[in-house]
Amino acid sequence: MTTPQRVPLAVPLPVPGARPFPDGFRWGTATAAYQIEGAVEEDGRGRSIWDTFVRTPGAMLVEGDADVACDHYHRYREDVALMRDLGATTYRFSISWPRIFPDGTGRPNSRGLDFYRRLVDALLEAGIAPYATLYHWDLPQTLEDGGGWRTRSTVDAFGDYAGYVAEQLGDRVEHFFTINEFSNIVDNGYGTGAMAPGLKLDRAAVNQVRHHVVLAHGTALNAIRAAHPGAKVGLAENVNVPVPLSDRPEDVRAACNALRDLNAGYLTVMMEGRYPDAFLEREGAAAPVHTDDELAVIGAPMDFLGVNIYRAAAYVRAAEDPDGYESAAFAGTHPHAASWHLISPESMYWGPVLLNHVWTPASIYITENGCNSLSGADGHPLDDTDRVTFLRSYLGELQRACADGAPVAGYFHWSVMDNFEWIAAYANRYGLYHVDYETQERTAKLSAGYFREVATRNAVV
Ligand code: GCO
Repeated sequence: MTTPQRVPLAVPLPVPGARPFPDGFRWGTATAAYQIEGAVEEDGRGRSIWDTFVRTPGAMLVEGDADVACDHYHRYREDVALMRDLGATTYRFSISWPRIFPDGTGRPNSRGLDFYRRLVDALLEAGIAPYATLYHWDLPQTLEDGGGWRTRSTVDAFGDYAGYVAEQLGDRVEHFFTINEFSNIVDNGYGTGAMAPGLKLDRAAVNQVRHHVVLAHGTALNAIRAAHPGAKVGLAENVNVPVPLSDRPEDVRAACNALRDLNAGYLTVMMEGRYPDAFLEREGAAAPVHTDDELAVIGAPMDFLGVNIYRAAAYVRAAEDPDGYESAAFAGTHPHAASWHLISPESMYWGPVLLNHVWTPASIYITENGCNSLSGADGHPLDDTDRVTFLRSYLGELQRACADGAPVAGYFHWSVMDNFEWIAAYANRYGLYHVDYETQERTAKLSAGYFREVATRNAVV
């Protein structure tokens, strides 16, 4: 028998931790109420537009509902322990509006609020800072029946709800996100109809919905500050990130132009308090009806910016006009995870860097990033090598953005565990933990171990 010999190395091995994140950087995961909680009829919860949508014939791409989902409503303690095992120091979750106000307005339901008190207490006990999102798509059905985001009254109802939650949870929660992913709510909910409430309105009506949703953000921000002056408030937007095709200053400049333009009706108006002229011209008679007072509310300064970054929106380069940009089409062979999810790790560098160039936010959080991995297909449900490589490349780019001065304060991975993926139901799996939906057993995947290494070393490994 021969004894294995240690291979002599001429060059030293890499040093883990050589690519550090800033001191105090926060590591966590993100979820949304409807995607994990289940218990849809418990403790006085009202119905939301998603309860309706999942039961609408032909609405879902893959049949399924979230009546049980991950049963997190009952298993939250176990789930907080999973987060602690990941080395997480923070957690972003959403509050279900119809648990707090079953009909959207009126009398609050204290049993609904108690659930979030218990959850937050468990997080704090585990040393995990709670970041609460007030709206992750579950509009109370009663409000939709009265016109939903088409009406100004829903904006006011959202402000009242946000202020009430901040007042009630302000002793335990410091950080609030108003609204998650504006364009999904507006363009998919009311434009293409692909998501709840599944309407296909004309362009002018969609623009008015858009205006109401950005106005709801500012209204909620002011209400939260009034109810809880110590609160820190921002939003969580799936910002369209343009990636310059080279580092040449003229291409980067073009990418800055593209950032403002590609987000004109959303982040740009919320950061600048006015709709860009190019947007108003483009929309013409269909442009949203608005007032200067509303723009002042929409543009209220935030304490931080939350951005969900999964992919580049476009690859761009300089145009002849120095205020413009040119986009290149994605190649048909561009690698992807889920069909919409073109893999583009450099978006995690250019997102924060361009946001910093254009708007200099006080701080930025990556409020979502992750990928679908169907590691179960070959009988190894826990070997999600694609998610590990995804994380390693995206986090490498994020570290580079921090090193180049982008003020990124934390990263929330989507998601802690597999969950209800909207119209795809349970067909996609985004978790660091695998969920067996028959038994509700959670099991760590390879990526959970990788995440733990990164979080505990505060460095790319
Ligand atoms: C979002 C999210 C999540 C999704 C995730 C994966 O804010 O977009 O919708 O709810 O599950 O993005 O698609």
